[in-house]
Amino acid sequence: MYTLLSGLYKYMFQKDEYCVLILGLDNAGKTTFLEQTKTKFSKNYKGMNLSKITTTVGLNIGTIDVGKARLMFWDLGGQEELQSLWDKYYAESHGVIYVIDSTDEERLGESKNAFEKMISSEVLEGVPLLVLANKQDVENCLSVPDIKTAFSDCAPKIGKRDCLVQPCSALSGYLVISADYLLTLYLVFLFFS
Ligand SMILES: Nc1nc2c(ncn2[C@@H]2O[C@H](COP(=O)(O)OP(=O)(O)OP(=O)(O)O)[C@@H](O)[C@H]2O)c(=O)[nH]1
Ligand SMILES: [Mg+2]
Repeated sequence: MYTLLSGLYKYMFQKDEYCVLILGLDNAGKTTFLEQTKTKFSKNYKGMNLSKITTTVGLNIGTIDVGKARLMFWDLGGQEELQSLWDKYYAESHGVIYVIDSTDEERLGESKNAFEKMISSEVLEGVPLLVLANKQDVENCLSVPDIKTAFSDCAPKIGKRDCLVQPCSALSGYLVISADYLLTLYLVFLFFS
């Protein structure tokens, strides 16, 4: 009887937890994106002042509930010396969000290299990827097709895993609603399919 009741309780109230890594070069907007996402999805969360966000040394963790799923985001620092720590988190992750600064054409190659290294990890094989072309609020930034072209030689390494490239502006909120909405649908769809 106890087993039955506890099973029922778990079915009704316990959420399935998933870990989603947020990766990308420093200054890409990962922490800003995490803050916007937490503000939009957590009822009682009073978001921090986005202009006060400083570079991440270590990681930030944020949790949101979406239906029966609890998504735990791990936002890792993107500075070059911190990138070597990313792979310590791969084994735990169910999805990766890779954030690109669409205004920084100069560092696009560097971002592509970091992305390519990340997707080359066997541990992440089959793990779905969401690539965010961030800072779309800035005039003359790179578009999603520009970024897809610059990253095109990563296609063989992406292989059969799901990969969606989505425009977004973490800072202004422009397109963040749709980005979050799609992200949620995307992750939930993937996790429950
Ligand atoms: N214009 C614009 N600026 C943004 C956007 N998102 C982030 N920024 C700015 O980009 C800078 C870096 O943002 P962070 O969120 O700290 O970047 P990060 O990827 O977490 O950087 P690290 O922690 O160093 O890895 C900050 O000055 C943000 O205000 C955006 O969508 N548009
Ligand atoms: Mg950060």
